[in-house]
Amino acid sequence: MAAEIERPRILYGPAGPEPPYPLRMEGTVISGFGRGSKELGIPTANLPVDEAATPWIATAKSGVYFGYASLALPPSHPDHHARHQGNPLAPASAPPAPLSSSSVPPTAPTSQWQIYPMVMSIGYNPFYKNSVRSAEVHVLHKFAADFYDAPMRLLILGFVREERDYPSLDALVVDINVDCEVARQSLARPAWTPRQGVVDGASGEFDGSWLVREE
Ligand code: ADP
Ligand code: RBF
Ligand code: MG
Repeated sequence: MAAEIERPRILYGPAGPEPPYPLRMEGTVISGFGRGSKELGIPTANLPVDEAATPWIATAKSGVYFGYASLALPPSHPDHHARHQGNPLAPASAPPAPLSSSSVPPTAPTSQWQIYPMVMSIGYNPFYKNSVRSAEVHVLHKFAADFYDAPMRLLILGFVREERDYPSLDALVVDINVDCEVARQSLARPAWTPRQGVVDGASGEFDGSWLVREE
């Protein structure tokens, strides 16, 4: 397994996502296989694999991908608009609020949608030998509560690796934690960071407006 842990932490060049990325996907968070991913520290928000809504998925290579997820959490969720309510985890040097919330009357709605970095798996989970293809997203954020039934959008920006079988659950978890690190580091570059809407206040040059648009 050591060789796997030594794979590169930064994928693709600094200029930003390359065709065919970004790939879009959206859906409502559903229950997954209930295998206790949460207990392993890697909860995954499962989305329906709907080839009518997401035509590219039929021919997409199975494997691990990285990019951004956006969520429209209900007002009752503890992480709802955490940034606007003074999230204690937000850096003190967070950039000023976008124009839309500073130059218009205070009653104007800010986007319902918040953006988070993510890493995901599309495929059959060879370790579990699933017979149906699943899409599951591990959001790189610590949430105070679950968000089943929430609408989620994805912009997938790159491919990390093929899915593998593992000699043990531990080995699978170690590899997924490397995937998380690869996603974090690859997305931290300016051309890979959305201009606005990222939950921790990060701001870059990437056009992530599809993730936060109002319907
Ligand atoms: P399931 O088998 O139902 O998918 P999981 O153990 O994979 O169960 O947990 C997934 C659920 O955990 C998600 O649907 C979501 O509501 C919640 N959750 C909490 N934190 C996260 C996170 N960081 N990433 C993904 N899902 C999370
Ligand atoms: N399952 C596999 O069988 N093989 C894999 O290579 C694999 N890679 C994954 C990578 C990521 C980033 C994520 C979020 C999941 C992956 N899975 C993989 C799915 C995993 O088996 C599933 O989330 C389980 O529920 C974890 O217990
Ligand atoms: Mg899951």
